[in-house]
Amino acid sequence: MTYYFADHLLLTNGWAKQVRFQVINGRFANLQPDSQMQQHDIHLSKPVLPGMVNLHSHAFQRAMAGLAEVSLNPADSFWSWRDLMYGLVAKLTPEQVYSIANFVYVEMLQAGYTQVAEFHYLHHQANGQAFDNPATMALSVRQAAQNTGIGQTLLPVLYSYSGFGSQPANAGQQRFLHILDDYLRLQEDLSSVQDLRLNQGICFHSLRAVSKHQITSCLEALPKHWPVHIHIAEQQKEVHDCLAWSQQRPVAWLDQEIGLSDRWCLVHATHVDASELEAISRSQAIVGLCPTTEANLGDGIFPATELIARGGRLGIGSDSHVCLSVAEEIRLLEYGQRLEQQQRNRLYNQHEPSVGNYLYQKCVSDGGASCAINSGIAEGNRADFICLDVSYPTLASAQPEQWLDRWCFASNHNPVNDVYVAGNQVIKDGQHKQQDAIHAAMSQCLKQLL
Ligand code: NGQ
Ligand code: ZN
Repeated sequence: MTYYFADHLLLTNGWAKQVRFQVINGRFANLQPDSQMQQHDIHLSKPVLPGMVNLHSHAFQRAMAGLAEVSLNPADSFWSWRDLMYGLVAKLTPEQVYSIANFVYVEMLQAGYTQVAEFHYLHHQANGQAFDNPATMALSVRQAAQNTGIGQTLLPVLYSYSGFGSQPANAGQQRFLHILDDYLRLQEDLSSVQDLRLNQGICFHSLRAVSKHQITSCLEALPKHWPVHIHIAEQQKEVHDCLAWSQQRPVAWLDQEIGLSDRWCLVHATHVDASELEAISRSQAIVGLCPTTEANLGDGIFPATELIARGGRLGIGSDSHVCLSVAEEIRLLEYGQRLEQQQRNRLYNQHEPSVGNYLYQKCVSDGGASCAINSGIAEGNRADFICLDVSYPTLASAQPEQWLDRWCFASNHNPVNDVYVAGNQVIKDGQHKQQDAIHAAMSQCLKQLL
């Protein structure tokens, strides 16, 4: 049985030295700090960290990332960006979605993400009809995960309406729509897969897109151990429309009408008041933050400092994929708090005063919970880990406790060198085995699309 030997390894409670471990059936086993290296051990001389969880992705949006940065209108907003995004949606084929997802999943692995929650709502043909196999598009993104080797929580999205109070969907949304029965059938069709790297969850696009009856029916009908994701309060308009419809703000509505719990991932809980923050932390629902996309779309700043003070949970996602860098997401999450409060070092706790260490470990563990997996380097957890190249002078001179702060706050290059998912090496020296073919297919796809 193969043993690995890591000179430095980040356990859930901090850095350990000279750690021997095994991978058995894709999971960490027999983790022994302060060991001696044995003759046939695989020596990991670069520091070993848990892989990061990317708790929110729309893979197809990678095709347009960076192409919506031209002012078309002085009132450009989230909503005008959405119109451009619907323009892309109108064109995509299952083959193109497969090529794009392969490409962005390789970028994720290179960035150090080993698990992605894919919030998948592009279900149907361009005319809005289901494909002969209604799971065709979902299988495109799942097969891209299998092909690239990233762990994936597939979140097929229920989307039926265009606004609060079951307003009819608009022309740009036809490829997203399900009635409840068809959605439940899709979930059933996708649920037979047996793979340590793949699981599944329940997903409502937003409170704009579903009815209360649909939410309660799905929670009733689908497995209770599946996570539940939703876009909740990204834009002020969404909060105002929800208030006009229900006299409640979105998070308050969800908590009072449905009931929050630790199964929920509230993506972009950007606009919350104090009582909503209290409900989120009490329930241990996970807040899904996508700092670079939220900045790109002009969403606003989530009060993460207050959530953490109340013992709440949060993780990061790359959402529209304007950025695939763990360091940049963590840095912007912290910097948003600093800019707003005009103070330094906002996101940490009394056991872990280093912002980089604190946020990295928190986003691994709470992000994992949002995917219903136990993440982090511990016995029994899936063996997802990355090896950092610390030969660069600023990292080489740092103590282990400083590596994450140096990386997250002051690296101008990506130090992620090797990446393993369920014990399989998927990135070696920064490269993926299928990278050339995947890049060629992406180039071909973009030529067709643009
Ligand atoms: C989405 N993206 O579904 O891709 C959304 C925009 C909407 C983000 N929320 C569309 N970042 O919320 O209606
Ligand atoms: Zn989203």
